[in-house]
Amino acid sequence: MTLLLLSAALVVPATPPGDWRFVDETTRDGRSVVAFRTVELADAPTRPLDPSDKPPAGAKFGSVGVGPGGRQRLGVVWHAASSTLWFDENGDGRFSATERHSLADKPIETKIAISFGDGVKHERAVMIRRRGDGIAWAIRGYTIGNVTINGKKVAGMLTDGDADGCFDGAGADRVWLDLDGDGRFDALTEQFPLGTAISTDGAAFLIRPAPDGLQVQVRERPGENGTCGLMSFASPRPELRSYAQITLANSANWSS
Ligand SMILES: [Ca+2]
Ligand SMILES: [Ca+2]
Repeated sequence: MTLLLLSAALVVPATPPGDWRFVDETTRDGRSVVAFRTVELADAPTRPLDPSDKPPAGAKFGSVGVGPGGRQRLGVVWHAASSTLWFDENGDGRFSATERHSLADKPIETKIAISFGDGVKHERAVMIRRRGDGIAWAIRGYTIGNVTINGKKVAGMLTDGDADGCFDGAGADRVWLDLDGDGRFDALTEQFPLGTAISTDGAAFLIRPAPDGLQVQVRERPGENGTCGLMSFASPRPELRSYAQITLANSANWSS
């Protein structure tokens, strides 16, 4: 207890910049690490289309939100009967010839530039696929690197759980930590929702990534004063605790 409180003020040194990198893939160790999110569709667009953009009668309208807070909104037009998909990938409010697609069983993939704040911008691939009568999107890729926990270098991975392309969403995005050092990320015991304290070797930690997932801070904190924790640090069964966390997170996000 005393040790925990003393250690509360310590900040574990941040991982050196550049240690984390983006990997433009949909899977890791054979497991899908992208989460598709349903596009909310309406009968009319929230802002009028350009008069020369004439969608098929009966088309639905929505948008894909990316970047911090999902504030970078890219317009979508979807007409299920003709498999017509328009996606305003450059965000200019128009739907040019190259932004008009036919969406069959296979997802379409197209590149967009996402602004992560502070002038940081990266090109990312957005994937759009059918979901029921509607459509869903995901941003491809994850980041990997190392963090220092209890003085030990631990491999980590960040995955985007809410399809905004950012890796810092509390309760939505995930951090994976190879706590047992076997070179793999165990889905049950080494995957955690961001914003929850992670307990290992008697100490609890919070993982704080930058929005683009390319810089990660680790902060140590005691369980008694934790404001974000979903778990009890006193639990003698960490494996059950992790499982409960994951179950809780799975019931509340869009990753299906
Ligand atoms: Ca996210
Ligand atoms: Ca492992």
